[in-house]
Amino acid sequence: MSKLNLTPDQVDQYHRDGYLIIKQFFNLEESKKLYDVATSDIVVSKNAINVNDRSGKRSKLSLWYKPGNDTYGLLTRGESLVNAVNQLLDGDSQVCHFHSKLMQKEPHVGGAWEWHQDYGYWYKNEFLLPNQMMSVMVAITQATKINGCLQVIKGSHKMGRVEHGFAGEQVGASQRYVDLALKTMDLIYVELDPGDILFFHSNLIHRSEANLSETPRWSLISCYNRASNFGYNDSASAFSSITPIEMVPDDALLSWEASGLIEDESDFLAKEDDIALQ
Ligand SMILES: O=C(O)CCC(=O)C(=O)O
Repeated sequence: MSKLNLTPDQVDQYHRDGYLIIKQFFNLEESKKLYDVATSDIVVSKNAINVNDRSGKRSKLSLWYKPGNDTYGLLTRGESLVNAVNQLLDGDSQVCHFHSKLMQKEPHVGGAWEWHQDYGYWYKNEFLLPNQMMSVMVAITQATKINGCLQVIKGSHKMGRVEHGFAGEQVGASQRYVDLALKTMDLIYVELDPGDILFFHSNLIHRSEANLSETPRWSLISCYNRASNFGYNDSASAFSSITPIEMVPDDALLSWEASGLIEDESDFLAKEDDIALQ
């Protein structure tokens, strides 16, 4: 049985604010499993890509396209999560998995992410419909102001896509438009506990600061799309972005035998060059 059906108020909140937080979507046992698997996953650490911020601090991320039968795949294909995404995205074709990434922001060295919209990048993949694309962040560790939690500009998804350009090694949104948005709309620090999730619209302007704390800040971000929203320049995902998700029951995360990423699926892992577009 599905553990969550979003209420009409929650759906309205997402459309109004561009994001929605659900506390304890994953229970303690589920988030402990995710933490244990992620932090000991050799395939993930071997394929982690370093991304520097402007001050030279470095974040690591591992990114893959096809959701498998590993722990992350079972989580992102979970019935309740996919149903919730289905309630929030515009359109009515099936929900697909574009990509997932394990974000690893280590104590003291974990760098910042510049202000951007995810669709600021995905537009380059020639997806035409941003309202049919979103990201879901799952907190693996606590995310706080001091360890560089996500910051969002509430309601900024309604601005549509703003210009993006290189900001050091990263791609960032036009500072002029970010400044104007910050004058007009509220800045929200999205502090999360392990197991909490954040749904956010592909045009929501967001960033995060460096991790200045003693503790790591890890999260899993899964990005979703509708099958009819073809990415005309999306060869990297090898059609994952338009392949309907094979859902699994919510309890698969704990009851199915699964560990980390599987070595022979590492073909689906992104390489350094792909990252600027994700
Ligand atoms: O994890 C973070 O701190 C930021 C990640 C982010 O902004 C993104 O992946 O779009």
